Amino acid sequence: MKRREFSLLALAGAFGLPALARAAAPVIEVYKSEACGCCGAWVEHLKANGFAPRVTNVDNPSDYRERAGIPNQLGSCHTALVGGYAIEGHVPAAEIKRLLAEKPKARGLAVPGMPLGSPGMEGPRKDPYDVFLVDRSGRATVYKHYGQEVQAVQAGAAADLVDAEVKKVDREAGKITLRHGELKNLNMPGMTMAFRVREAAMLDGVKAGDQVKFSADRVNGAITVVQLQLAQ
Ligand SMILES: [Cu+2]
Repeated sequence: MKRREFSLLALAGAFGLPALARAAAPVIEVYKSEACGCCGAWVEHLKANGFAPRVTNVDNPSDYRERAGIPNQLGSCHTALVGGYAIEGHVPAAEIKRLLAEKPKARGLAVPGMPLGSPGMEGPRKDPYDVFLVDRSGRATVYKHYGQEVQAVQAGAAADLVDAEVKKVDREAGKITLRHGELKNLNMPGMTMAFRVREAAMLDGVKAGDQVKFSADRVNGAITVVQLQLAQ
């Protein structure tokens, strides 16, 4: 018998199998302010999903976010550390498990702000939101989208035009890459991202380097530019 097997069996013998199961729960360090109710609710969500949270109340949770290299615009109310990754905000336990299983080269995950309907932010409605993967250069990409399409479309109806710089136009694919400001209706911080356009004709007269105003929304599940105009 190998030594590792022996020690596990010895543990099981000494404490019974439930102790073994508890020992397997990943420890996650959570830094939050004492008064934060939704942070506590998120911690309960972690416990209910097999994590072992170790909570520290601190004056400035954002210090921990900064130390972990999660950009300011992705900030939320608490920062956690697990398996060498930072977890910013109300990230669902399922995505943390996926992160720990897939082990991408990244700083961690973030749900910016405090979207209603995310774990710990249960409320009167469920807003759509994205879980972002933050790579080692601090760049964010969508890791998983949560939310209801119908509500996203309703939010999009009132979407304001957002400033952006055109980085690339791909007429054949019907795509445009924009460095854009915050898209409030999609809960997306400013970033550089390739979007589909609703109609290929929208790309006529637009080229890399142009300053534009646009709005985007979910169309058949894909984030799509629905309005695009040159900034004057
Ligand atoms: Cu919160």
